[in-house]
Formats: sequence, structure tokens, C-alpha cells
Amino acid sequence: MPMPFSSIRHQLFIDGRFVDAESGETLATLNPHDNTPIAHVALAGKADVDKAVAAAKRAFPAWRRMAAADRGRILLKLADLIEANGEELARLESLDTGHPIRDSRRLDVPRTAACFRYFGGMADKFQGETIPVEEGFLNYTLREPVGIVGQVVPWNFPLMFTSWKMAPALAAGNCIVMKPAEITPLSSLRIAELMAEAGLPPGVVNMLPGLGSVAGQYIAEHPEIAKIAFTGSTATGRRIVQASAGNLKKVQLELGGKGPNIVFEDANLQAAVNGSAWAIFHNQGQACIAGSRLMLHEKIADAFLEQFIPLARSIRLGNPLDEQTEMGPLTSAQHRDRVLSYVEVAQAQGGEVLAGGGSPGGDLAQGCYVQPTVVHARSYQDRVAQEEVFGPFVTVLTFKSDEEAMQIANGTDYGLGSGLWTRDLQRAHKVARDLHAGMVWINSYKRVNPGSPFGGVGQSGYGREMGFDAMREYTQVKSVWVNVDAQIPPHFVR
Ligand code: TAP
Repeated sequence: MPMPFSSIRHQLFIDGRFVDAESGETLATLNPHDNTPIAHVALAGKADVDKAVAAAKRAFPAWRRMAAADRGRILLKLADLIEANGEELARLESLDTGHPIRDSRRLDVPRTAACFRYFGGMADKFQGETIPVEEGFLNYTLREPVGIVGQVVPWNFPLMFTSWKMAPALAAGNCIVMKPAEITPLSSLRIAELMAEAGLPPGVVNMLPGLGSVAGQYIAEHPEIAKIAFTGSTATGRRIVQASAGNLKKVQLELGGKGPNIVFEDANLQAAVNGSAWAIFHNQGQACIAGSRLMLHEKIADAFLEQFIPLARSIRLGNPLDEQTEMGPLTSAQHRDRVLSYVEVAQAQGGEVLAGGGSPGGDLAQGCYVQPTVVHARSYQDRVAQEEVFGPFVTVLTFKSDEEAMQIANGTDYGLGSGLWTRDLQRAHKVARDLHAGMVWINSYKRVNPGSPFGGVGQSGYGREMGFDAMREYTQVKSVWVNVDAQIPPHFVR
């Protein structure tokens, strides 16, 4: 049953209240299953960003001085509220993004709650250090919040990314101006509402749906925002770095990927087939860490594909709100068309489509669906083996030796997620060591946990989400020197 539209929050959340945009502008958010409007959502402009920054500035002094355990308690309460409202959040997420409801229920909602809970517990455990300096002095460090933080998130995991971005920032005592993607704002607005219910003071979090080119760009430029954390495409990441230069913002970037998923000749084939399908087809392949380059040792390539291709063809596409659905639509029609354009890109360079390659017809023709698509590329330098497609589209490459596998795996500008399948312990650790990547999964793929650092190298960005690393990203170090019983140095003594 669809959500009643009246219950969906569709205004901006500024200073603890839902308000219209100053301009009065709105934008329809669509259900990607059939492209019908779900709600008309307020569209933030520069004036709204200014209002949000002013509210965050007012809230900051008290929020940063609140006992860390009390800040943590609010996040723990929020985690409970997310679970208590889990079914509603799951449906909202599926309606707005196209995530199959089984994933929204079993992954997105529990992971969002777990992340807020983890950082709620972390708030009063992240501490400075005492440094052994010369005799007579005491030197210690304070971990202080950065200040007003801008956060810009994409449309592929809008609910989960509220927690990845906001939880560590809040635990560390920062105030936030967040912009969700214009096409998927609904779950983030509901989270903002739940935050108020959990006791978050007004102004600490401000949620501003709006266009990237307007509100997002202005957040990146804003002279009173001290840090910008961004997840999205590498091209936009580059724009953000340029926009941030005005006040030398701290920048954290989580960008694209072209994950190598390497299957060696000694792998447990059944496990590798299943894990590789998960690596690329979960969330319709719309994941920066997707295993989008399926690298097969030539000795097992045929046997692997004999199982993998029927599996890909058997994936049940359908309405995301149906519990039987295994793959929903892509999140927008524009993105569906972009993903499908890569079929021609592959063919133009001699690639062969082994499965899928189109949109399903029938009941799904009105939606943003793409069939699970498997393409064999001739070279690892072909465009489909280099560029992020960000859909249910996997590029198969073969290799003859471990050396060649490493050359292919490290042969893109990206370096985010990566995986390998082998029974050879030594090879597993050697390959993990040599992969140019922020994350490596051995005999598995796409595991995440709030305690485990998440981020990339090269064109995949810099900085880390999750764990203690995320707390470091959202704090700055102050070094304090105390003269306990040292002699005043002899210089300039009269
Ligand atoms: P982006 O343009 O990178 O969008 C991500 C976020 O940045 C959205 O909230 C977007 O707002 C905002 N944004 C856009 N231009 C901005 C600017 N100049 N300043 C500040 N913020 C800005 O991604 P996209 O166009 O939606 O997708 C294009 C491709 O990016 C995808 O096909 C995929 O390859 C990649 N992508 C990667 C990721 C991850 S997780 N790494 C996520 C999404 C997309 P609006 O959406 O409201 O414009």
C-alpha cells in the first residue's frame, strides 16, 4: 500500500521547524516504478542556505559544550526511533528510490539505526592525548568540533547516508546543513523530523532539499561553513573542491569507483558466482563500491559464466514495494537512459552483450528498469571497463596470471571497493596488499560496518567515513602546553 501523501514531509527543515522555501519553489519527486509524482518538495535556494547557516551558528555554542554523553544519548534515542518507525522509513525509501522493499527493511533501515547507535556510543569515548614532551611541561590535545559542516549526499542510498554523514559529525559536536539529492529527499526529511523527536536542539541539523547546482554549490562556497563532506560523482567532487577554496574549507570526498572483483582459478566457484551477483546487482548496481569489473581467470571463465549468466537472467525485477522483488527500477529515467547508453558504448569497441542490455517491457515499461546486464569487453582499457556506469551492468574481463590480474585491477583512475576470491591464503593477502583501493573484501564483497573505515584513494576521493577515522575527520586537534615547573628559557630575560 502506498504511503498517504499527506503524511510525507515535503518542506525544508530549518532551525527545528518545517518551512517553505523563501522562493516558494517546489519540485516533484517521482516514483521510479511508474514515474508518477509522490510529493512536491520545497526547493532550497541561497537565501534558505543562509537561514540554515545562521540557525546552525546559533545552535553551535551550546551543542558543542553539551556533555558528550548527552549528545550520544540523543543519537541512541534516534536509533531507537528509526527502528520503531522502520516500516514507514523502509516504504518511503523504496517509494522514492526504487530499492526493493526487502533490502530497505533488512539493510537500509537497520544499517541506518546501527550507524547512529555506534556513533551515539562513540560520542564520549573519542578523546585527546597526553604527549611526553620535555621535562617541566605538560602537553595535551583536545579534539574539537570543526564547526558548521555542509553535507551533500546523492540519491543511491539517501537514508543510510544520513547516518554515515550526520552521526559522526553530531557525536563530535558539529552543526549540520545537509542537502539530499533533489530526486530522493523524502527519507532524509523524515529523519530530520525524528531527530527533533529524539531531542536534538533546533538548528543543530538543517535539511535542505534543493538543486545541486544552486543549494549544493552555495553550501560548498559558503564562507561560514567550515567543512564540506560530499558523496557523489568525481566530476562534482572536483567542482566542490574548487568552490571550497574561498574560505579554505576542510573537504572530505567519497566519489566514484570501478570495483575490480577478481575470481582466481582456485576459488570456490559457487560462492564466487553468488557473491559476484550481489557485488553488482544489489541496489540495481547503483553503488560506488559495486563490483562492476568482473575479472575471471581464463581457466574458470566459462564454468563461472555458465552459472552467472542464468543467475543474472533469473533475477526478479518488479515493483519495489513487492516483497518478492529482487531488483527494482533505477532511481530516475535520466539515469536509466545513461546506463543503457553504455550497451552501445560496449558494442562500439567490440564488446559482446552476454545477458540483458535493455529495459523490460510489459508492466514495467513505464518505470526506470534495466535488465541485469553482462558485457564481455575486449580490453581493460575499453570505456566500459574504465568508466563508472552505476547500474546493473557488469563488465567481464579475463586474465592469465596474478601479475596480469593486478595490472587490470589497478588499471583505472579509481580506487574504492575491490574483491577477490581464492582459497590460497598467501595469494589473498598479497593481492589485498597490492590493490590500489580503500577497501578489499576477500571471499566476500560489499561488507560495511559502522566501525570499519570506508573511503577511497585516487579519483575515488579522500577522507574516511565510519569508525574512529570518521571522528578524526569531524574534529580538529588543539595542542595545549602547560608550564608545570619548567624554568623560563634564558632568551630575552632582562
Ligand atoms: P552528482 O552530480 O555527483 O550528485 C550527487 C550530489 O551532489 C547530489 O545531491 C547533487 O544534487 C549534488 N550536486 C550536483 N552538483 C553540485 C555542485 N555543483 N555543487 C554541490 N553539489 C552538487 O551525481 P549525479 O549527477 O546524480 O550522478 C552522476 C553519476 O555520478 C552517476 O551515474 C554515478 O556514476 C556517479 N554517482 C556516484 C555516487 C557515489 S555513491 N559515489 C552517487 C551518485 C552518483 P542534485 O542531485 O540535487 O543535483
